[in-house]
Amino acid sequence: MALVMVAVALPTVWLSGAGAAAQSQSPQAGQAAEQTLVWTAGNSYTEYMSMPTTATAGPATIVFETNASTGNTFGMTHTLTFDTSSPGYNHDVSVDIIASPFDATGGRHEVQVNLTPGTYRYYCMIPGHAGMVGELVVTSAGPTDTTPPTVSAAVSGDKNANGDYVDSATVTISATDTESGVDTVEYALDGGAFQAYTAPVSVNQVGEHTVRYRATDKAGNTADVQSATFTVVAPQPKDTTPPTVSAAVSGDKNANGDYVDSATVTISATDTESGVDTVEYALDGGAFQAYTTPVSVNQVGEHTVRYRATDKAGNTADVQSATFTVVAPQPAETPLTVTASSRCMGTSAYVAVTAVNDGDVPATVTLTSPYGTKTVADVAPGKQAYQSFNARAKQIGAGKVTVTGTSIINGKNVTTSYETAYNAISCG
Ligand SMILES: [Cu+2]
Repeated sequence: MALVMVAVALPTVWLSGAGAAAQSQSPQAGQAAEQTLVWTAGNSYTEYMSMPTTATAGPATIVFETNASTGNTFGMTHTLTFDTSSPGYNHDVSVDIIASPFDATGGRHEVQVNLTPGTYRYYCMIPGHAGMVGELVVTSAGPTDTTPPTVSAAVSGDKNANGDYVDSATVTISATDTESGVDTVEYALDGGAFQAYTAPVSVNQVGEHTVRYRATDKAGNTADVQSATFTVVAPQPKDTTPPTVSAAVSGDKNANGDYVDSATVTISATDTESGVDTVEYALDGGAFQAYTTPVSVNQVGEHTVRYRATDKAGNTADVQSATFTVVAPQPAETPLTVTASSRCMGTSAYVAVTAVNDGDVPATVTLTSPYGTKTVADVAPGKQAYQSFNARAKQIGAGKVTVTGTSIINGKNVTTSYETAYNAISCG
């Protein structure tokens, strides 16, 4: 696991030679680095024995040594001379050291210089030593790092609905510094002392916590202290109870309890612990599928909806089912309650016919018996049409009356016929 992300460091190197007070600039803490450049010469008059090829701009100590320790056993004299006239080279440093194993300093000489970016040419100016020549390439020092590292903290763990961490939280601190690089990362938990951060910090004590954190780069810049606050709560008891699920069927029912035209199935599920994760249903032996909105069923026939729900802890309720029947809508009718009876008035037999308008709108009712017909217009809802037909006989046999009712339903004339029997009767 990545603990601290440290970007590629570009260290700032300030070059400073000992005793070079006149030329060196005051280095900043953590940035000073000695730069000593050493040339040696031996018995050869065609090449230096060793020499630097690159250096960094700024103060430098130049050492030129030629004696027995550098291979000069002939007592030869050499110089280290910086070229101050050839085009294409830096001419801003004056070095012209003449050295011999027998001179006052034993052939070892030091000078302090301040190098600037570019290329210096040097050579030995002793006649016949023209082969002793070379170039020193100086590159600029990086900018001074005065920017502290960027630091951030991430808190991770299982959160509950309130955003609190259940059981424990882990704090991971990241620091980057694009200049000198990150040196140290520190943290302090709940008012404790700062300590080195080396690995993600796990906090499992229940309560609110504050982690303060900071980082320091290799140039000594320390970021402002930041903090992250979070709460750890005790784990809840494990949810082992499946959701409670129910289904409600709704729609227009007829007298048999069947749904006319269509039925709508609404499924409800609750889970008081981990909460409901999924609700599924299957219609008439089909496969289970996700339930998202009430399901409308309009195919005529008997239907069974099976349903179940699963909570976030993975507990699935037993499959339950609801069965219902959808029937086709009945054709429109003019509803009448029709009665017929035979009776005597003196020695005459009569057939009495009554039709009550059971509908919601007025109806025109025609009463027909073997002894006559009577039409009554605009029989209001709840009112009746009545006629007693004189058979003009002492006795009549059993028979039937026919009643038709006509009303306007949904803009159309709807006529419905009824037949009702009456008994035989003998009068006088
Ligand atoms: Cu030489």
